[in-house]
Amino acid sequence: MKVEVMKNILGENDKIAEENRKLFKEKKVFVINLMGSPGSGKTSLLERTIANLKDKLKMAVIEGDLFTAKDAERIERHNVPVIQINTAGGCHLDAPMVKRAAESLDLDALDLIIVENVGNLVCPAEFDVGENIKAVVLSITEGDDKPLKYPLIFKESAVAILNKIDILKFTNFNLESAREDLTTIHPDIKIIETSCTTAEGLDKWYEFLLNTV
Ligand SMILES: Nc1nc2c(ncn2[C@@H]2O[C@H](COP(=O)(O)OP(=O)(O)O)[C@@H](O)[C@H]2O)c(=O)[nH]1
Ligand SMILES: [Mg+2]
Repeated sequence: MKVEVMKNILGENDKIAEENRKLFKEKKVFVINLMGSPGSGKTSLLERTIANLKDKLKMAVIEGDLFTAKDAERIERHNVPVIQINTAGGCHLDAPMVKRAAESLDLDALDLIIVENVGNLVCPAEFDVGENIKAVVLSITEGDDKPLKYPLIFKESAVAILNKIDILKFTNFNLESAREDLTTIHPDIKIIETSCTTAEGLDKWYEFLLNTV
């Protein structure tokens, strides 16, 4: 019976996710569901991206967090529209939450919405919010075993950002084996190595965005 309940919840979520997707398409807004562990660098990546691409892409951010508005406050400083969703302890965003947040945005004025999901390598990957693509940030401080341990999020993501490359030498993270595992899980995944601190590799992420949105 428990399985049946879960199926119903997912069924309802998927219905609203499709409605979101249809609306975003009508409004010609590209939506990225940005996922990854707490502390992997999702908000840092957003801050860098906004600062660099704000003149080329009209962007807004939807921030998902358990309780606070700390990330939304960081984004607000860059003068783009930002909506904070608090999940009140929930481990992921769902389609109805994103629908409500999108109602507060002027979709006609936007090219791109990036949704920063709740920090977690498991639940966010299971819930479609109506995005065009999912992207995952994996910090090299998390260990190179994470793709194989949490395969779904990497399978679902069009792009994997291997962040904090500036401190690679202080870790035992093996880039080659992480790349190999990622490609085994998802042969078409695009892998981009970045540092949000030094900006190394970020040009490849910007190029990906400009070619994809
Ligand atoms: N050394 C280093 N630190 C980073 C990098 N990206 C983010 N950080 C730091 O990692 C911490 C978590 O970053 P944050 O963007 O809040 O991660 P989020 O929880 O995924 O949104 C902060 O202290 C950032 O300054 C990076 O590329 N290199
Ligand atoms: Mg964050």
